[in-house]
Amino acid sequence: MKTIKTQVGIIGAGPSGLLLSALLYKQGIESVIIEGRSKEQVLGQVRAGLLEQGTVDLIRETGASEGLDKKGLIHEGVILSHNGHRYRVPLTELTGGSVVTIYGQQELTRDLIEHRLSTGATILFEAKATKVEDLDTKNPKIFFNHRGEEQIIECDFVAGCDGFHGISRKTIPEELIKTYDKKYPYAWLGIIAKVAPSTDELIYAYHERGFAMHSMRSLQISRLYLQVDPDDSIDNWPDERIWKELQIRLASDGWKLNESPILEKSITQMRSFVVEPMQYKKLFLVGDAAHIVPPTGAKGLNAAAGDANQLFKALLSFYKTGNTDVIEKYSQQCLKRVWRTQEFSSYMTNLFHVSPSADLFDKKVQKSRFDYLVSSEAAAKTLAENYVGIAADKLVDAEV
Ligand code: FAS
Ligand code: PHB
Repeated sequence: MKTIKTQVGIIGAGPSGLLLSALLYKQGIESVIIEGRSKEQVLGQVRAGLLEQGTVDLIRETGASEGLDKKGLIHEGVILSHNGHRYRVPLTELTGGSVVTIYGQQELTRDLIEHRLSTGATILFEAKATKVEDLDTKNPKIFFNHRGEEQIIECDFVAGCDGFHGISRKTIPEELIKTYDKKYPYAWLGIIAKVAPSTDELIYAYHERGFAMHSMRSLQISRLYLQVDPDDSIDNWPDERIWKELQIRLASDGWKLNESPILEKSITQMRSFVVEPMQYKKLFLVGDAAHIVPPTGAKGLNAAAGDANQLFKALLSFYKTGNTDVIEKYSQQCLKRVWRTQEFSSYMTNLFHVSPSADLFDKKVQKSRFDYLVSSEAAAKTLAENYVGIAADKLVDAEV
């Protein structure tokens, strides 16, 4: 069977796999990426769009930030709305200068793929990993099928960047892992529309008919979301009905939402999921392979980038010093940051969505949380600090 030898075998060409490969390349560490889908399929999927400063800095470190630097939209604030009453959170002011950047995951993935291919990387598309073995030997192996041909990658370490539905997490014996799983009683219907955004900053809106959000991809392309039932079908949502609902939920005095034909629409389920530990022998879980957040906190992509950076630092330390200390602490270091993003994403989700199981008391508490945000600079600062991203080294474990 054809065998490819490398230092780091990476399963998945999503943002975490590509970022890890680009960071390693800068330090002369080799990697090979296998991706189960075609390049067109990977680039065809609309996902996240908000980057924390830490993620932007990482992308710049790889040298693949030309598109981001040219087209990324920098935001210094975010708008919160409650039944049409709006309140701006001045992020940069409240965090001593931090910003968030709007740049589509699709564009970022394209930039990283082109960057890696132009720097001589091996990225095999339509190459589905089928099993991982010998993780406690000098040469772990990834078995994969590339367009019908069975092949093997022999490497020093395996990076499982294969998302929630990948094989990496399933490679770890069940008795050795703990999973934390919460499904939400609602989903997001997301659209891409070829119309100029009707706002300069993102709008998160609580409305008694359900959550709505106005984001964007550029000054010509809008990205908007609606809370829908988790088992609802996109067939029930013709464009007119989507715009009608967005107009109602995002309405505010003297403000108008621009409409246009919808280019893309899809429904995404909402889930909070974490697996512990995030490593098993020489296999490391990165990004959605280990944890999922509801997108209300805009943390999915940023958490994946944080993991890729942590693994990069661990592998760099090993290849530079032979020392495995940082490698052994990979999961522990990641999970501090991951649970912070889990708590914040759950907080934002419960704040802005209408829950079918909420009773009158819950609704009053939800409203009081919103009132407190509008009344207290301390509360707004807490939201701002989490929204722009808290550096991992700033997080301590209260029990240690
Ligand atoms: P990814 O899932 O991006 O990448 C994993 C890759 O591994 C995929 O390309 C997959 O094809 C490949 N793979 C899987 N199994 C394999 C195998 N056996 N062999 C080889 N390759 C394999 N976040 C937000 O902040 N805002 C959003 O609006 C938002 N929308 C989202 C919508 C959807 C439908 C999803 C699923 C996620 C969304 N997210 C959003 C979160 C998203 O941004 C993820 O956090 C981010 O893509 C995670 O990146 P990766 O960990 O690299 O995983
Ligand atoms: C997006 O632009 O797709 C986006 C932004 C912020 C979120 C979720 C999605 O919280």
